[in-house]
Amino acid sequence: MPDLVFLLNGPNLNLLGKRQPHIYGHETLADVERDCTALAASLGLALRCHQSNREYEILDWVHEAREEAAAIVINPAAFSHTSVAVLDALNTFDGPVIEVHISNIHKREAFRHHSFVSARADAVIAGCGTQGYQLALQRVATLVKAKRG
Ligand code: CA2
Repeated sequence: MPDLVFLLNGPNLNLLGKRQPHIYGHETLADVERDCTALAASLGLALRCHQSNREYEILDWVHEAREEAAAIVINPAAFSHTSVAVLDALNTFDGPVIEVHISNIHKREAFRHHSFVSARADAVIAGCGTQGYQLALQRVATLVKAKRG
């Protein structure tokens, strides 16, 4: 059975490709999830994708991942900058966590420079556009294989 990876996206990322393409690009979330699912399969991983605008749903999926997933790739979006609850949930998860930001949050407004989630993330990818999700999956594959031995 392939190791399962959760790909979690936070608030407003359902609008990807539909607004602000100069910041977030032209790919839709459906494009990202389709491409990541194909890449995951080629890396010997299974992918489960979720997006929500509600913080509690992100928490519930992290809790679900505790039972079912080997790793989490997460773009917490604005919750990165506000949510101790998402950080606390991720701190209960044992496997690798990779945080992705499509834009380079350090080049943007000061309030985006701090992410609570980064205190837990094993790696943070920012500013690579939607390619960041694929880079994250490649890193996850390396980490999961290393753990399996
Ligand atoms: O760069 C990223 O991926 C962010 O996590 C995106 C968040 C933002 O709050 C973070 O600071 C950085 C915003 C997601 C909003 O997504 C949209 C996508 C397309 C159109 C409008 C919003």
